[in-house]
Amino acid sequence: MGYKVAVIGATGNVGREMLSILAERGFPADEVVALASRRSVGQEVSFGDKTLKVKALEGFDFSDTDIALMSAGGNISKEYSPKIGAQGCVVIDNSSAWRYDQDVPLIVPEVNPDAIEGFRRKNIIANPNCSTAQLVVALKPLHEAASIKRIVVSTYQSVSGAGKEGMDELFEQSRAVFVADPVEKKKFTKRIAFNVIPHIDVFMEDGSTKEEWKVMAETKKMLDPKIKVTCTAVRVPVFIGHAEAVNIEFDKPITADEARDILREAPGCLVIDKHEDGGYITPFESAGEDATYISRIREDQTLENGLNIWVVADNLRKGAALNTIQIAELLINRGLLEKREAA
Ligand code: A2P
Ligand code: 11C
Repeated sequence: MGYKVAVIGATGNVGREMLSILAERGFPADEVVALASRRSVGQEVSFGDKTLKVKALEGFDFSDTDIALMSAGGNISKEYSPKIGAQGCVVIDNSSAWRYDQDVPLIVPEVNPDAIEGFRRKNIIANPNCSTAQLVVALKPLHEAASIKRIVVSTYQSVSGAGKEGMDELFEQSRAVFVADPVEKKKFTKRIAFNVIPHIDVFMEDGSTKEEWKVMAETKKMLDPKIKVTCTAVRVPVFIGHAEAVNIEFDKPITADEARDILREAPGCLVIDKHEDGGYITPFESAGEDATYISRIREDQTLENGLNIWVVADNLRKGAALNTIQIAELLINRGLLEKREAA
């Protein structure tokens, strides 16, 4: 007997990706339910070669649902996750609502799988921000080889990170530029078509943005609180795929060749690093793929024990939907998820 799985936010960018990954991976589900707001009730969403009719989250009874994969934003998660968890259904949440709660494990299975054991305190497990997920997949094996003291991260984040409205805005503005229509801004604070914007999420008191703060706080929670992290997060006119230029300072020497060999063997990582035209990965090529790609591995001659790397992944997959489903698989593989009977 398989599990009963609910996908909350099933009409959104990440929710749709969750449904396709559940089908692709043959997740052991007997029943998959697609939930969204009342506005979407009756709308059809794809689940492999089938379609599911969307139901309303509001009023849904979770008492015989085993896992809820949630990507409907922080406010919905704050309101619903505790209620769903209290009904005995494990919530794996993609929003930032629970990530920094010490009673909620924040998990990337390749990085800190053992931390999952703490999920029973609230029946909630958090999935990291997309920029952090791919970053820690690449950093973990290097940190095991030589302790990382400090990282400087510059992100190049696609518009799909801002949801389906973000993708629509890039498309609409690009079209408007080509036909000389007025360019309208809705979601982004400046024009995104043919531009880059050094601002993702709200501003914090110290002048950082919340996105930059998240990369710092989540890296510390999952990898090591001793690592110093500084980040500049930038939105770029790319539909899918986040890229990151990462400068790493270690406590002892590690050569580019050693780093390349370590990353080649590391779970979830794929090294594409030829010193020739096109011998590296770009976000466009990462779309639809599961791997975290690492390219441009080189020593930083200006720093003792320093390396530069370029990290790229599909933000909707490893950064969100895929990692959420890998967390569910981790629960199952460790025997932590018992199939529930109908109440
Ligand atoms: P809906 O399409 O019904 O608004 P994205 O991040 O791509 O914009 O997607 C957000 C997801 O969160 C959508 O599936 C959206 O559903 C869902 N959502 C938004 N508000 C609610 C709500 N009040 N209850 C349930 N799901 C919601
Ligand atoms: C972006 N990283 O690209 C954001 C999206 O905390 O889960 C994900 C926000 C989050 O806009």
